[in-house]
Amino acid sequence: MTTNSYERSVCIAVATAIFAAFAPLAISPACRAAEQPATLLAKMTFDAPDDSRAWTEEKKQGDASSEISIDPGNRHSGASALKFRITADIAGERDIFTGVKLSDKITGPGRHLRVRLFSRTAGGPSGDVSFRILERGPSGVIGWLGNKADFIKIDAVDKWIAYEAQDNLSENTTGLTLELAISHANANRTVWIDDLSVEEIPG
Ligand SMILES: [Ca+2]
Repeated sequence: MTTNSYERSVCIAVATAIFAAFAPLAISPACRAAEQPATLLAKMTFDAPDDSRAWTEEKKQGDASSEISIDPGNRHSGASALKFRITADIAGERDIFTGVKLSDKITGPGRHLRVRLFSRTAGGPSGDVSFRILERGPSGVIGWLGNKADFIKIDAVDKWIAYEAQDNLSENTTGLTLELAISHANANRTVWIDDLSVEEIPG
């Protein structure tokens, strides 16, 4: 049974019990939220050879100290995964980023964002890899989602690990910047991500 179907069954069971005692019945906001499906904003499997093209490295043109590629030799599922590798020691942080538009089907306050991804890392210390989400609105940058500069902390583990996080979206957010950051960008530090999904959930 999925989480949504479980929530629905709990809502139905609770509603039935309440209805028996207190008709007419008013369905709670929590039950209505469980009934509404999530809207998939982005699904990235990195299985095609050009699936890294949507991602940009934050560095000067001609700087060869890091690279992004599609790696068929190390993937969580399918044909390949996205690989972000530091090739020479860098003073400070190195990031890659991509943009995602929010759905116009869900508006107003009470929206949530849910992100799921798989990641593994090699060649570095713990606590130096983060998955970040920047909210953007019609007037520019709003801020980090949930005021968290590090939305998901990626473990320093050389095996595939599933990550999931969600938080409230600002009312004026129309788009997102997804960012994968390595704060101690030393040579051979490598991060892979695969099966990334971004969903908008009604409140
Ligand atoms: Ca894949």
